[in-house]
Amino acid sequence: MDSSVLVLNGPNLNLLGTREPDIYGSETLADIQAKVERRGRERGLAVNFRQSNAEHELIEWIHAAKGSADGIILNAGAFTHTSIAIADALSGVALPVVEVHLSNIYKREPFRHHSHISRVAEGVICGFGSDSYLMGVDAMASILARRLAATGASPLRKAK
Ligand code: CA2
Repeated sequence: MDSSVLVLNGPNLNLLGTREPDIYGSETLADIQAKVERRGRERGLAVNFRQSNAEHELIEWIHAAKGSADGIILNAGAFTHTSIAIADALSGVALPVVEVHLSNIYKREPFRHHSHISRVAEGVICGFGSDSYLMGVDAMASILARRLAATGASPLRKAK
């Protein structure tokens, strides 16, 4: 059976492909979803891909991931730089997290240089456009394979 990964997208990422192509590329979020789902299938990961503009909804989805997903790939958008609540929710579920960003946040305005998410992430991938997400899927596949080899079971399957 495939491992299961929740891919979460934060505020305004639903606008991808409509404005600021110089920063975020010209693909829509639906284009990225299709690529991520395909890469997930190639890596044996069932992908549940979601976007919300609401902090509370992202937090509810993170809580629900406990028991339904083996890991979380997260582009929290601007909440990356502001949300202790999302970081706390991620610590609370204790699933492996890979933080991704389309743009290189360290090449941009100083207020984007700090991430509350990085503290609770296994690693961070930024600056490669939609390829950041595909690298995120590859990273999550490696993390879960390593855990499976070490424990003989994914966190999700152990809980069942
Ligand atoms: O580079 C990333 O992936 C970001 O997470 C994107 C966020 C930004 O606040 C982070 O600093 C870095 C913004 C997403 C907004 O996307 C838009 C796309 C098209 C038009 C307007 C916004």
